[in-house]
Amino acid sequence: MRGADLVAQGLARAGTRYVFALSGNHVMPVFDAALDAKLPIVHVRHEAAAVHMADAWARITGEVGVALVTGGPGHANAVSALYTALAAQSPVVLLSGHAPMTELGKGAFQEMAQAEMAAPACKASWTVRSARSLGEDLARALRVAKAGRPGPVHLSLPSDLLEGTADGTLPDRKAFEPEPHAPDPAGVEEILNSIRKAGKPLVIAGPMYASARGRAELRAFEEATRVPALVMESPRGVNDPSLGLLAEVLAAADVVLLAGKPPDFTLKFGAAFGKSCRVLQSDGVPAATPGPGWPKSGWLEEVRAALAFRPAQWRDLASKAAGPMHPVEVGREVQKLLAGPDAVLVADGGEFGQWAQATVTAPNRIINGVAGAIGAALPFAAAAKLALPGATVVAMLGDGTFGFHAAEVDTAVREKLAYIAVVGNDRCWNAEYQIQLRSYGAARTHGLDLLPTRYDQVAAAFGALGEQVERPGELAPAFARAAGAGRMTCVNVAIERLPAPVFRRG
Ligand SMILES: Cc1ncc(C[n+]2csc(CCOP(=O)(O)OP(=O)(O)O)c2C)c(N)n1
Ligand SMILES: [Mg+2]
Repeated sequence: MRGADLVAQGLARAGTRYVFALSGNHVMPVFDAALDAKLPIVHVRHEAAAVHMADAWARITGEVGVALVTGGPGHANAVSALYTALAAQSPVVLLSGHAPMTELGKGAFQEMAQAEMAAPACKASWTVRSARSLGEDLARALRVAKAGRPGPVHLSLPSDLLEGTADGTLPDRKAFEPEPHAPDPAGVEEILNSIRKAGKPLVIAGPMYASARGRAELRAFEEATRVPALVMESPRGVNDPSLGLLAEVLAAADVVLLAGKPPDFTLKFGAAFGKSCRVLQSDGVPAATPGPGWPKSGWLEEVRAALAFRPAQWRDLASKAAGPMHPVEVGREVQKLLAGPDAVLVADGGEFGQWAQATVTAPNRIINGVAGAIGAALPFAAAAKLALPGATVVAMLGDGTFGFHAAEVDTAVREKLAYIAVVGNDRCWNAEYQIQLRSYGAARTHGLDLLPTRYDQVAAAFGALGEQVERPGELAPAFARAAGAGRMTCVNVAIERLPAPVFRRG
């Protein structure tokens, strides 16, 4: 066996179903070894897309998402996407080829301090030093990615170790999974007691609870205790429009448990809570059993109503007869598509992404998350469709955002991943344009206009179905054609340039 065979067979043993990859000299032995290990490879058009696909795969399935890229610049291209997975608490392993051990320090082809470069965006990041340890290094990478608060792990694989004979062996399947972690019973009891004594307790879970599984766990906790439990996963924090009047709820709570949720900028470093609020922290949501002692007031209903708050005028909001449509009208029509039990909403990019999150709900939702990095929507949607082939997957993204990974339309067409991308086209990097308007005034806006590009035609050139929509009435027929197309569809929608919604009562 070569080192590369250990890697491919190790991944297969760990239960890896797909590797998201972009080829390159250093990793060609792994591509070769993947044949014998029967490990399917999805080849993308940019290394960051491979990591974004691994990230979305992990968020939907709960399995570790694996990306494979080449050394040096290929690795560097992948690194920014690790930051999105880190902030989303998503278990990803990035395997990067690396200059051979025998040439290090001599100026080898694409030699770079790869582990150091990835470290700030990872839970752990290191270079394998011997073929003998390859199997154990790989198992540790997968274990660490999934353990505790999940997140990305990077492993650099020197090409001579991949090509050379590996005298090491593969660890058992168990070694690829983290040990179950039992929380400290006294700590759990203290937390539950504080919550029981509270008048307005609240559990705020970190982004790892944003999956359908995580949300089901939170619902079970709510049902057992009648204590409201919500997820915060947006960089807009207390102004996340998908959480309605969250700011009011946070200010009113008297005991808050942050479960895997850091008290960071999204919570105004704690200033989002009332002065006398007691804040507790844990890595996860404790198991709770129903019984007497839990609050019986209407606080749970009060919180649910506040989070569900949306302006009444949105219900029958209609745009003017001429001119581009309001994003609420797009959301209303997309919502009708997402009725199925597996349906997936991907929301990304600027103000349109915020309108999408405010107006559309789905059993599975993947957003760019606390990292606030735009651009991942197309790879996210492709991976979601791969994970849930029977589900309707809709990505809503801005026109600027579409450009980051436009070539991933090709990946979707090649891999027959029939999702729908809805591009909110306001011919502008609107989120930043709105900052210019607010901070510097209308006379000092500059640099943020985009062309009225036909992204439907861009997608069609890659072999997708393209639909152009100018009026609200054209949305439903376009979506119906998309549903029957059996291939990826890009719906380019002319929308109004509006600031994202921020809710205040009255
Ligand atoms: C990787 C990255 N680069 C830049 C930004 C800053 N940024 C946030 S939103 C935005 C504009 C997005 O434009 P578009 O996708 O057209 O959405 P719109 O705001 O117009 O609805 C920019 C440039 C970011 N968040 N992430
Ligand atoms: Mg835009």
